[in-house]
Amino acid sequence: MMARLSVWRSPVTVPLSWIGELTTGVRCSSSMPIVRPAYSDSSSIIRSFSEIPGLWKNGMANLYHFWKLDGFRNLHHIMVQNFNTFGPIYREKIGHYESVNIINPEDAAILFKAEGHYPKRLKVEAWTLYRDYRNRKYGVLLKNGEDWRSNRLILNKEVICPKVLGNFVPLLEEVGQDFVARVHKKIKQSGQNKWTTDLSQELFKYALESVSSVLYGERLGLMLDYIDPDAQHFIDCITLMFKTTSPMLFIPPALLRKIGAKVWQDHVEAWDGIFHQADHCIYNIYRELRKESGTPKKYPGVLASLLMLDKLSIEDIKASITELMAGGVDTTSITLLWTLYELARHPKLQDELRAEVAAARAESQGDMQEMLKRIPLVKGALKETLRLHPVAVSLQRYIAEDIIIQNYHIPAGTLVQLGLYAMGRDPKVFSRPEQYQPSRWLRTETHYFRSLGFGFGPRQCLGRRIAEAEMQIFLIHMLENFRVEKQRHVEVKSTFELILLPEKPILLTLKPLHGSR
Ligand code: HCD
Repeated sequence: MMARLSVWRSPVTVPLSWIGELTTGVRCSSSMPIVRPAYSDSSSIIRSFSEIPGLWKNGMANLYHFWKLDGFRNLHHIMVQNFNTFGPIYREKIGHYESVNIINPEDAAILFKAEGHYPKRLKVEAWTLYRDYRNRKYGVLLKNGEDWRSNRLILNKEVICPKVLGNFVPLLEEVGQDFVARVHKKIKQSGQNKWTTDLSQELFKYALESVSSVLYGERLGLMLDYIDPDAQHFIDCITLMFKTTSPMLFIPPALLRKIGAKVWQDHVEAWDGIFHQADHCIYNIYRELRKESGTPKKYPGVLASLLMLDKLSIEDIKASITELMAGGVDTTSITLLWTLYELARHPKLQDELRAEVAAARAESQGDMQEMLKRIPLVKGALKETLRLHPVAVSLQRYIAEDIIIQNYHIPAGTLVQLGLYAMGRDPKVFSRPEQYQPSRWLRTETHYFRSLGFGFGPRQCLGRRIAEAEMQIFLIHMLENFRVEKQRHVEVKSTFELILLPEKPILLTLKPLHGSR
């Protein structure tokens, strides 16, 4: 038993270059250790699943308690509290939502090693029920099993493979330049040589413009003064869609639908708005593609590439493109807003980043793709933002095999969640976690299973490369043009609306670096 245990507890090395790995069988076999208590050493007794601490016996009572604590908006704080109360592993059942929760990077390694060939995260029933209700196909976000795998492999090549990144950069650079020009214009209009505002609406538009230009190879024109009302409606629908999802994590949406609950109705309306706009964009590209003959001269965007590749059905392509478009707005824009907020709070750091960008610009003669290789501190800043302000409060998998974590046996099929928000703020995992220190990502200290803002492995965020390039290019342009400042020292907390958001508006002031234009 001792020998077996040491095998389980030894550090797991999982290759990070996973893209090609999908086809190779690197996952270990499911020969699982026999679970019986070992009495040779009391510290290594393997305890049973039912001995895991936590509140998991009465889902309904826990749901009531959770609701009393305003848990629908405080999930992240409640998780931190639970780890404080129960230790590094706890079991929980809220309503019909059952999980085992972990916080340590070493345990995360065990979890992801057991994700199996077809990694499966929590099923967001509200999202699948909407698609069933409206007779729409699932995209790669909601698919599972072989259907997921075959779609994901094809999408990887067009969306996340380093080779295609070069195609995205010039498109994203153009949007970045337009954003800067828009801010300069706003500063001029103000007549005060500065612009103080809640940037979130502007950032939503930047993010939608960016992801659309990559997906469709075309601009929507959202950096202009008068924007398409349908695009604005799309943005509003995404926020509403996320907000209405969170209660339905705990209360079955099928039940809410049966009783005609308002959250379900709002949710349907939100997705209808999202699909309406995405269908419109997709149809335009599809029509243009049928008119044109021969191969296009310039990169035509992800959608057209997928259509020409002809490996996925049109319905499958539409479903995944819609998910990418909807997933690419609030996620990146909020991460950028948090980053600007942190830079405003740390003026010296802001200058350091600016210096790094200036040096990178000089060394690469303005070639953006070259520049992106020379900005480690800017990349560290984005990692640091996602550590303190992750988009996703947790990462989860239904494990494909039995595992042992913190000496507890967890059977295959269990939903195991890594508390990403809690991990990012745990002093046992990050030294001085409360401090925003991008340089911690440069140092040689271990980053083992610590940078998980986009998830892990073959099921990680498909939009990751687009998001990263989009955010890096944004920061480059902003740092080169403006100083970011903030009003007073007010600490802004997060609120949970399926993704984590700032609980209140963040007011920032942008000042031009080089006189007025
Ligand atoms: C929310 O307890 C909290 O990239 C739940 C567990 C959970 C499951 C799935 C996660 C979700 C959380 C947060 C938002 C995520 C989602 C999977 C994909 C989604 C992380 C952590 C997101 C934002 C893409 C959304 C795309 C959609 C709009 C089509």
